[in-house]
Amino acid sequence: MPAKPPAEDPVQDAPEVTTPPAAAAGLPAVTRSLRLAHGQMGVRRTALTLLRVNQHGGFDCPGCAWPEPDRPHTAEFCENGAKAVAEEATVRRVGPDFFARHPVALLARRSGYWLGQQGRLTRPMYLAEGAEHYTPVSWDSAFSLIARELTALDSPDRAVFYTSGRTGNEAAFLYQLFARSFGTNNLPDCSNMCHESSGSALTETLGVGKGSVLLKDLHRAGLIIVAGQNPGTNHPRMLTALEQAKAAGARIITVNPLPEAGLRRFNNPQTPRGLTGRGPELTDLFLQIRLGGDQALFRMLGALLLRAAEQDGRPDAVDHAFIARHTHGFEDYATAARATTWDDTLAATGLPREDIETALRMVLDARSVIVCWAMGLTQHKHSVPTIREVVNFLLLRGNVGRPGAGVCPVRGHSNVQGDRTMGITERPTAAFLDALEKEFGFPPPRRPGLDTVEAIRALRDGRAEVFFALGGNFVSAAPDTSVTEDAMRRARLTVHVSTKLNRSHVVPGARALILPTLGRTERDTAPDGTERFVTVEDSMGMVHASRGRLAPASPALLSETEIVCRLARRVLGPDHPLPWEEFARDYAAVRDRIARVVPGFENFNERITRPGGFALPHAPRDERRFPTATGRANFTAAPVEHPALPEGRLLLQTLRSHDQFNTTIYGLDDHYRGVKGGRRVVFVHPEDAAQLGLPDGSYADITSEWDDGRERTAPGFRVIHYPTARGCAAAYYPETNVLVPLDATADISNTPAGKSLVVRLTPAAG
Ligand SMILES: Nc1nc2c(c(=O)[nH]1)N[C@H]1C(S)=C(S)[C@@H](COP(=O)(O)OP(=O)(O)OC[C@H]3O[C@@H](n4cnc5c(=O)[nH]c(N)nc54)[C@H](O)[C@@H]3O)O[C@H]1N2
Ligand SMILES: Nc1nc2c(c(=O)[nH]1)N[C@H]1C(S)=C(S)[C@@H](COP(=O)(O)OP(=O)(O)OC[C@H]3O[C@@H](n4cnc5c(=O)[nH]c(N)nc54)[C@H](O)[C@@H]3O)O[C@H]1N2
Ligand code: SF4
Ligand SMILES: [Mo]
Repeated sequence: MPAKPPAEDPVQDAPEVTTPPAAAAGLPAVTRSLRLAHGQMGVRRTALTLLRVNQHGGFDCPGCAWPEPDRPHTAEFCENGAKAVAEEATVRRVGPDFFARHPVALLARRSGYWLGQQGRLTRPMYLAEGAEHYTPVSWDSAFSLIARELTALDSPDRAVFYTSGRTGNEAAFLYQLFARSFGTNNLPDCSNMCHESSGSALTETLGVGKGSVLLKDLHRAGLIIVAGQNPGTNHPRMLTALEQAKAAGARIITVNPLPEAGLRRFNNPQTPRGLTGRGPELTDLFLQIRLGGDQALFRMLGALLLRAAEQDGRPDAVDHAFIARHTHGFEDYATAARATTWDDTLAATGLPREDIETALRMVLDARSVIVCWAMGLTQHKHSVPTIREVVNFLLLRGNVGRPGAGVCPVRGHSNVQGDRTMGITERPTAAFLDALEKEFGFPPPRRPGLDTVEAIRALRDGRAEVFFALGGNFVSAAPDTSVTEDAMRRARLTVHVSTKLNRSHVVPGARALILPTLGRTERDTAPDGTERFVTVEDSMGMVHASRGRLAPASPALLSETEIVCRLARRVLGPDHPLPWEEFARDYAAVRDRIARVVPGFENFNERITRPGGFALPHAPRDERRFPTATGRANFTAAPVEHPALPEGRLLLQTLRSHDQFNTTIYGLDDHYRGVKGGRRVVFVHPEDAAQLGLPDGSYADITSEWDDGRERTAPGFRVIHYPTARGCAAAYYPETNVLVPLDATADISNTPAGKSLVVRLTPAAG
């Protein structure tokens, strides 16, 4: 039944539990993704579209940021890539008639799932002050409306320009150029909620806030540690890389409170054996750590390496030559590490001592080590020191800047890394602003702007009045849902450049605009009829082109680049000296400017035509050069922290199911965890559940505890007895974002700490 969205919300969220499969991917995964795709697109469009994903000359998968191999396989996409494509290439439409039938107040009572399933937005829509319905508006009027509100502000800092990570490089570069020409650095983005902690920790310690490995390094690694990441769901093709690494002799340690399916066993759907047989065991050692225990684990591994070198006759356990030549701060770190005790480590990690000793032996046996991580490391109060501790651990054995070794933060959105490279950040470096000033001849603002959490506070307190979003679903993705929604409703104007309907559209400011845009899969045609492409950067710093092939969802759509340029012209006025019309027409002209402003993009237009694109330079990876404050790789010696767990409480992490991409819900199943037909579930260890009097299948309300005197409760979650680490629970985001206090953020990075919330579970009426 293609093309028809569900008529009503599912009568109720009624999760059922089945036995999770022993292995990830394989034939069932392919069948599931094709079924979903057929439902959204029909059979012919599905086949045409999916064959173009991640191929040279095709479009970049709009899913995650995992890199593609040099020679793509003909089916170089995963189940979740197929879902992301189907979600965008759907033939369902949300046009003016839809908005005429549905008052905003009614849409605000629908689930995010239902809203997303309605289809693609087709026309610019305007919600006037006091109006009950969005009504169609011309592009010209839309830009005039925005310009009127923006130019009426007392200060450009009263506007906020948010970005989500799907925006291509060209649009992102122009968007920050526009915001800074307008006069503000208020450029928060989804990174603030995502890998900001990685960026903060890596910039300080290694001098570059990005990963230091390429795909070929994974294939060469002696040991790969995957900590705080669920690749089977969130970066499925990473399992292929891990499988290849294993075949080449690597060993794998998984660090996670949950036994995640893809890591235990993986059937590669691209090989005939993978379609039918049992895949190899990927994980050699599973460290079932307590939430927030990773800093303590990596500190202990460091301490044990020092002990091995200093007392156990293993001088090679530590690479003293590398340390002397390339690092700073070793003595302070070593002093702190030598003071580490087993009691503290075992309490923080919940791990058996033998497991940590086994891990140490694997580290000592490995010629090179890579540590991969994602949100399990970045979304805690002490995330920045945790990631610095990963760096300490790697530096000890010189595991940075040589083949098969390094840091591998695995990024989320397909171009989130590129958006940052293009200058989307509230804290640009002086060097970036200088380059901008030199190229464009205007003085960009030097005051730091607002990040995501600060932007919510500013909207809440009336210090920001216009909210503009280039993609994303801010109110659902951000913490403290009710606080964030109230803050958004206080804005004079909210504007969303979007492909699909989402919750942020129905929690409007006094006035609101929805500006529909082209997605990755769609043809982007210039006024002279030539087809244009955009560029993106993956998680490993590879830049390549992405060309949409499908007919646009509606003839009224503009590309993100055109939207930004037309907005800039209208706001900045006819006399503004930048050639916005040329930029809107000719993306190559934008790339020429990028080439002159952003290091590593020299000859951009020429190099982007190479199949597979090109790698951006990375000083630590390429030359063992560390552009930090000290000019060396920095050891750090922060005190070890871990979240306290009061009696009778649990630590809750908010995470993704297999059937969602962030706030976009594809369906109500979480296949690898054995959940079907519902999302309001909470995973609890059977013994913890028994102590709390919560039988499997009973219902509980979840209340988070935070010392601001405010009670935050998410009611009615089905309790699932599940083999998570003791004291730790898990439930899906965004349903649980109501529980994350706005002020509960990571030190330094200010990322919402949604992976270790202190909660109490109380039985609810089923
Ligand atoms: N299909 C799909 N793909 C996606 C996304 C999606 O929603 N759906 N989202 C994209 C985005 S934007 C991102 S950022 C990435 C997110 O990718 P992930 O980080 O894999 O996403 P989460 O679901 O948040 O999973 C966090 C993982 O870390 C573990 N974990 C939680 N806390 C801790 C801890 O304290 N220590 C350790 N060692 N482990 C911990 C959890 O058990 C879980 O396995 O995925 C990207 N890809
Ligand atoms: N509690 C909790 N909260 C979290 C997280 C968590 O783990 N726990 N994870 C955080 C993380 S890692 C992230 S990255 C954020 C995600 O935050 P966001 O990036 O803001 O959210 P998304 O759900 O990815 O945005 C989806 C919307 O983007 C729009 N869209 C899709 N494709 C395009 C496109 O090509 N162009 C444009 N203009 N719009 C498009 C669609 O309208 C869709 O509804 O959430 C964060 N929030
Ligand atoms: S691993 Fe990520 S980028 Fe690759 S096909 Fe899957 S969702 Fe797309
Ligand atoms: Mo993310």
